[in-house]
Amino acid sequence: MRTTIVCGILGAGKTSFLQNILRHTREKVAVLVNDFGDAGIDGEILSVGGLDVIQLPSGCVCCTLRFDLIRTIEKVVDAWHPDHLMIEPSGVASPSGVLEALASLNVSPVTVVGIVDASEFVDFYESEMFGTFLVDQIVNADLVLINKTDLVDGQRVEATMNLVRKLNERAMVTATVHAVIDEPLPIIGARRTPHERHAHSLDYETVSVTVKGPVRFQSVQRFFQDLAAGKYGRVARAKALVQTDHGPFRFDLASHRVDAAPFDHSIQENRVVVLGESLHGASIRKFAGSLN
Ligand SMILES: Nc1nc2c(ncn2[C@@H]2O[C@H](COP(=O)(O)OP(=O)(O)O)[C@@H](O)[C@H]2O)c(=O)[nH]1
Ligand SMILES: [Mg+2]
Repeated sequence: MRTTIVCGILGAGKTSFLQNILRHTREKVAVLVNDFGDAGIDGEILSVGGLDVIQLPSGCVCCTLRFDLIRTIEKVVDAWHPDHLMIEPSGVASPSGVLEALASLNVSPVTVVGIVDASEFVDFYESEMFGTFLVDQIVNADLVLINKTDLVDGQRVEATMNLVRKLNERAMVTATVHAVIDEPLPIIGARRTPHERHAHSLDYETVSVTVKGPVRFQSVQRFFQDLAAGKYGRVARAKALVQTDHGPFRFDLASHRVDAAPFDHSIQENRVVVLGESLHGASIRKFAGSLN
C-alpha cells in the first residue's frame, strides 16, 4: 500500500487536490480526513463518488489524535486492503506528527504533497505569522504545488517558487490552478521519518453550527461576506454545506475570498463551520441559525 499525505494551510487546496486525484485514479483508494470542527464537510465532499472516506474526530492528528490516527490506519488496512491510503490532515496540523505515526506502523512508501496558496504564502512567511508551521509543511514535502496561480501575477508565482525551492531543494515544485497536476503522483520509495521536527498545530477556535433548513442562498452569501469582512472576529477559514432555495451549495471562505459552488448531491443537514481567533461565537451561532 502506498500512502500520500496532503498538507497545506487552511484553504490552500487540499480537498480540491484529492477530488482531482480521486476522479482519475483506478486504484482502490481509502481517504482519511481530519477536518476542523465536527461537521465533516470535507468527508462529505470527498465521499460523493461512493468512495471510502473515514473522518477522524475533530482535533489535531499531530498531538491529541496521534493514537486515534494509528488505530484508524490499522483498521482501514485490515478491513479494506486499499492500494493507496490518502490522508488530509486538517490545515492546522503539522505533517511531522503524521509521518511519525506512519513510521511507527512501518508504513511505506509515503509521499508528502505540500500545497501552498500563491496569493499569501510569501507574505505569511515574511510576517512569521505562523512560525515554523509553514516551513514544516514545505521541508517534509516531496512535491509542492504552488496553487491558486490564477489569482496572482507571474512575478508572485515566481517569488513563491523561489522561496519554496530555498526551503526545500529536494522537492518537485509545480504551479497549479485548483491543485490539478498533469503528471502522475510521484512515489517515494524509502521509509521515512520527518526531516525536521517543527512546531505544532495552530491554536484556533472552531464554531460549528447545524442549521434547520432550507436556507436562503442570499442570506448565506451575505453571512460569508460578513465573516470575510471581519464582523465576527478574525476568521481564518469558513465552510458550509447547505440546501438553499437555489439547490445544494457549498460555500468556502479562504484567504478572504468567498466562493459558492453547486454541490452534486442534496444535503440532509445544513452545516456551517468557522475557524479563527477571537470569534464572536454567540453571534455566529445566532446568525447562522437564522439563515432561512
Ligand atoms: N481561484 C482559485 N480557487 C481555488 C484554487 N484551489 C482551490 N480553490 C478554492 O479555495 C477554497 C478552498 O479549497 P479546498 O480545496 O477546500 O482547501 P483545503 O482547506 O486546503 O482543503 C475552495 O473554495 C476552492 O474552490 C485555485 O487554484 N484557484
Ligand atoms: Mg479540506
